[in-house]
Amino acid sequence: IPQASPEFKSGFVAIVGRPNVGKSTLMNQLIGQKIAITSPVAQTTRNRLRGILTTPTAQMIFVDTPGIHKPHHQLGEILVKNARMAIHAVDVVLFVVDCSEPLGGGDRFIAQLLAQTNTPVILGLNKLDIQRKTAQQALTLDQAYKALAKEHHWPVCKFSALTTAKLKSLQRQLIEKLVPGPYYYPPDLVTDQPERFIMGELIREQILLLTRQEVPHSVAIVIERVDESPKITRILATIHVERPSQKQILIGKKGSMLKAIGTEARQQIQKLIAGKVYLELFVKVQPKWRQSRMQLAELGYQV
Ligand code: GDP
Ligand code: K
Ligand code: MG
Repeated sequence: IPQASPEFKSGFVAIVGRPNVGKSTLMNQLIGQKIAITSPVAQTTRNRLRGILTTPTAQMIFVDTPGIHKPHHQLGEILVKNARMAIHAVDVVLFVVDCSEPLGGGDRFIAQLLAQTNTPVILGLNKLDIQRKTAQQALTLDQAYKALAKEHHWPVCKFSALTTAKLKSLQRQLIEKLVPGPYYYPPDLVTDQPERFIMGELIREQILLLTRQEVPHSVAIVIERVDESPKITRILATIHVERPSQKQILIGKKGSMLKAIGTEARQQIQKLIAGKVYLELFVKVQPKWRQSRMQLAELGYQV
């Protein structure tokens, strides 16, 4: 790790917001690589995941948090607790909202949490690419978010996490809030998570995208083995589910679902490691894994 110059700035930035506002998409775009999985399903993100962006003048460590929502079971409670902790432990909070939708109770709930900390906040209005129906409607939506920002003295930044167009300006605003500090990570590192963890996540992402309803929330992925050879990387992974019926859905007719999940996930993992992959998937029933803290810890969640 290089020695930082006295002017070099660094710090931790928590990305918080309601489920599905685009927090993980934004983090991937900011660091220029897909390390966080994204989907239209709420609670896609389970772990606190760090994404590292190093520029010539600063190093920002983004903490992608699970969306803040009302917990229903133990995994939910742990997710919310982690998000709350992240707010206090960082140097800046990037509060992301979906400005194609009206400001709602969920956003206000988070705003209240943020108002209780001394951590500087930037309000990020995401999904700017989505056309609002009329100019009047757009104006009304913006006014509500801007009023919220004014009430709390938060600077505002507008962008679409699908493109890099406005992200340089967001970067500048974030760096402004940081103070001089060291390199926390080597400049070329993009995440603190081991490659194995991201491989598991890329498998879970395909389950989120390809199956419906309760199945995605009942799975946990364990990468059992990774054998690298010069030509191909062989990966063996187990998908844990809670019920036999979920196993059936995941396997599908004559194995068709598991095959589809495997094919898509393999392509994503190939991009991640920039090499050929052979992926073997197994499904295992493990009743009530969500309720058990010990099993959660074993499966790699921060409990
Ligand atoms: P998170 O739950 O806040 O982490 O949200 P995700 O990053 O998983 O994104 C939720 C959904 O919104 C995904 O389908 C994304 O592709 C989509 N999304 C995220 N950012 C944007 C954006 O700027 N514009 C549009 N149109 N869609 C977005
Ligand atoms: K999501
Ligand atoms: Mg997410």
